Amino acid sequence: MYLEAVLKSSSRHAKPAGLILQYGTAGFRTKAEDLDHVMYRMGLLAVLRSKKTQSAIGVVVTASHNPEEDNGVKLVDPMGEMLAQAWEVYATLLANAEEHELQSVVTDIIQQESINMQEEAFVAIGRDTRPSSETLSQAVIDGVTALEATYHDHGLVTTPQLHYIICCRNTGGRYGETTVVGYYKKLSRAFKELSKQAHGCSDDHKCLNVDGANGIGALKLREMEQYLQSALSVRLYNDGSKGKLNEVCGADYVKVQQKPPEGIEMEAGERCCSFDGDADRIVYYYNDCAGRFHLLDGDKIATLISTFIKELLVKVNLNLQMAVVQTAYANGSSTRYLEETMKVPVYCTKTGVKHLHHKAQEFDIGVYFEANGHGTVLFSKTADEQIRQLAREEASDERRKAAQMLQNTIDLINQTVGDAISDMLVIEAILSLKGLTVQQWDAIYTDLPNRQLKVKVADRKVIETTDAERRTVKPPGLQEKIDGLVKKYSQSRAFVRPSGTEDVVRVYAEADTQENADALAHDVSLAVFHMAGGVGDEPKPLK
Ligand code: NG1
Ligand code: ZN
Repeated sequence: MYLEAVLKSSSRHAKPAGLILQYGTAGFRTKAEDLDHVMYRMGLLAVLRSKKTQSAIGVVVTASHNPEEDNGVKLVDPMGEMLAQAWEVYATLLANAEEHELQSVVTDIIQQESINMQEEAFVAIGRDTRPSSETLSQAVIDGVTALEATYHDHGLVTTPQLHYIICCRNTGGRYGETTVVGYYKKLSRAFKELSKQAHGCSDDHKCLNVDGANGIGALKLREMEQYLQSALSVRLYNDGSKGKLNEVCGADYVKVQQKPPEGIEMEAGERCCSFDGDADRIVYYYNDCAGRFHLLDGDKIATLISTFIKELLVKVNLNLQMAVVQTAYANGSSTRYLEETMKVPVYCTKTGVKHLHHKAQEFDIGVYFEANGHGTVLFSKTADEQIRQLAREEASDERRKAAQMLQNTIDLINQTVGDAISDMLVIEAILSLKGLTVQQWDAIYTDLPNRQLKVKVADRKVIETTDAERRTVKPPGLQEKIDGLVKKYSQSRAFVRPSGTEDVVRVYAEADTQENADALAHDVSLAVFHMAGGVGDEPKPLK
């Protein structure tokens, strides 16, 4: 019976015959006009996942940092994490089933997962500010209602807000109040408590320039301001009132182009940050007196946060193991600084937050950040309990105070996923507590010059990688070629991998000087172009 309704509604969300999509690094992502059927089917999948896990499941309609014309969808698992990898396979099968195959794909999932269709199901839905997002989220709702499940449409929310909401709902409110207002209240309270412990905070520390990428983050930060009151003052640029989403602005633009976004006014030495299109990433930057641009990316953020936590851990004297998790894109200097100076163990995983998140869960405190600014800190149950207990106890003043700071940090950080707003508040609190200017933070270590490029090839899957994507195993000979090129430069490193979100091969290179990093990146791009079936014009040298 339910299958009849599924098929009937599906005819209103028909799949363009022959269209094949993959559940990539962060869900499905492509041109918005190709996604209606995917949304409907992800509504179905969310219901099945909800029945299977007997928990609320989230669906976010967003294409993050992609151009405004694109869209995408991510599913959120019970604790606010990304969808379990085993289910990504079902997602891909569902999205690609032709209309006449839909019934059997749905039935197969139900059978393979032994799903009891009598179970209740609940789906929470949210979306970003793209013009296509409202209609697409309606397609998700149609999928949910076709399977007779209940849902709540949270409308416009940042991706991390929906992750937070799912976690709250499935923990019976233990993680926080299950609303966006609950999110504002929890974070702003923790931020105020934490910042209170800063002494002699200068006005300098108070104002921050924020580039909202013309997206949802700008809207939500504006909403949050009333809860933060005077604890933080921000000047918001690219708030969506004029420009286009992610166009010459936003965290991805700033990180990849290594320059400030358009539409922001920055005086020398002023702290600035950029969110991405769904506000799950953040990068910081400033111009020095000579007008030179300096980027503080996810690696600098991971270093700042882990140093802060490590210093507090020494004070509380609890036996808690902290580690930092990065990807191959982490700047070599950051890894070195963390391992050699900070004596913090560092692990490297494949690109994509789900990989970092899982690795970080292995420690009492796992700090993870992608270089592009997506990251957070995970505290294990043991760490959480020990810290909260000590914060209440009659320990020495210093121990208790450090425990209280850690407790506020736990409450301020969005442990479900990287969150631009939450990360921004953590960073602002740390800078003010440590009395650090953005320049002083930047000076903790010096980044190795680096360059990221993209190469178009006919089929990016011809490239296969190993060793957390740091080496290629296919096509034959490519790795040897890259090794030879890397040897030409000093302090150099390079790797290539197929993107999971765009139809390109990504190239990364770092070296002792910017010229060398650029030259190496170009050399490697040429190797990819010639050995992995490049299309269009041969990559040109960087100017
Ligand atoms: P791909 O396209 O697989 O490189 C990009 C980012 C990831 C991650 C995802 C999801 C880089 C090099 N890659 O993945 O880190 O954030 O998008 O948004 O920044
Ligand atoms: Zn994003």
